[in-house]
Amino acid sequence: MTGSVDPAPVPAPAATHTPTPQREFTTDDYFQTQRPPANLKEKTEVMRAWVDKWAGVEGKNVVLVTSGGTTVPLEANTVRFLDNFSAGTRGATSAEYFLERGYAVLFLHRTHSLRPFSRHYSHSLNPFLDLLTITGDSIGVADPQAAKLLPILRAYNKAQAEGTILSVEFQTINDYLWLLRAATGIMAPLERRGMFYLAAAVSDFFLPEDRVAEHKIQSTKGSLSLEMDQVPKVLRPLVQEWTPEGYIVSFKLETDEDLLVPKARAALSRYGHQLVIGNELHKRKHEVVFVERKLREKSVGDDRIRGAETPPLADSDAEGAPAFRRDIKKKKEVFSETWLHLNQLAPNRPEAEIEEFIIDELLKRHQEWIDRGAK
Ligand code: 9Z3
Repeated sequence: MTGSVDPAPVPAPAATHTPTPQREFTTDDYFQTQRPPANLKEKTEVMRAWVDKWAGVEGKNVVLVTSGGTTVPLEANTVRFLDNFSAGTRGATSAEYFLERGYAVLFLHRTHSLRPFSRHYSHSLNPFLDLLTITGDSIGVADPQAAKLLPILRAYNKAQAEGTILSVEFQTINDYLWLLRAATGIMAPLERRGMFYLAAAVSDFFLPEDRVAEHKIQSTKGSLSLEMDQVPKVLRPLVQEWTPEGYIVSFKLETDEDLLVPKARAALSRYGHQLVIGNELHKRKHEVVFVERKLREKSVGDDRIRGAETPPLADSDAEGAPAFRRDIKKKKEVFSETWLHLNQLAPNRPEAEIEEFIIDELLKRHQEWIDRGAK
């Protein structure tokens, strides 16, 4: 998490890191002590109705895409908050490709972060008003902009007309965690048709509500020190309890490239999900690595790998995914890495986006996951 606190009038807090958090929150502790956002019930009902609709359509796959950064408010009447860099490009772009390939998309995104389709006309990069021309009393879009806009508008109108995308907003890390838990539980009945694409930049630290100042912190009181607690690792219950059959893809962001693969592997070992996509901050638009796990039977004593090449899970699901996941500890882990380099995948297409290739790779793996479940 990159912290950016409004620098004036409060002096910037020293970037100290307290190795032992005051209190360690398990996921259960977290949800028992931190209040849900005010509109959680309404949002849950809207999500449930939408997911139920698509669950009833045979063969329709549904993906939960999380997108954008999460804030940590310093005051209950929030003037300042910690934030991170994420604009929501990965999530918004990926959502478009999922829709194009026939998925229904539950788009859980940070308020004001980029949205599918409208992202092409962000106010800073490509202001919409600059595209418009006036002829008499009519407004138009001239070429070459019109030619670019047409397929985007068509795809947008199609998704709107068919209801294949539902957008739900969060702002704080607390909103995000509550919504993620609700959305995951709602999607669980989809079993293997549900995919989870967790691209939101999740804050690692938060301020429990009993330590959040009620009113604006006053600079007259001197320097500001913050002691934050670790956000509970919700990926564990998400994988093991909330949606044991879902196809789960998490993202690992690092600024030290050497940490990417080891941290991605550690996450797979710890949580037992299917795939971690690693990305380095500055190269994230051109280069990602898919890290997956294969399992070898320790007792077999040969090199036979149990399970398909990708995704690296059981060849037989007689024991079921949750049991399989619980079984991981008994087996020796072997990992595979697949790098995607945009310049190699689309050498002659300067406007190509890496998400197109990420989604194509994912769709193959998700289909294999579904097929193995049906055996
Ligand atoms: C990512 O790594 C996303 O790809 C980015 C996308 C945030 C880099 P942008 O929105 O950036 O396109 O500007 N997300 C990180 C997800 C995350 O926070 N993962 C946690 C971690 O790395 C745990 S699941 O520890």
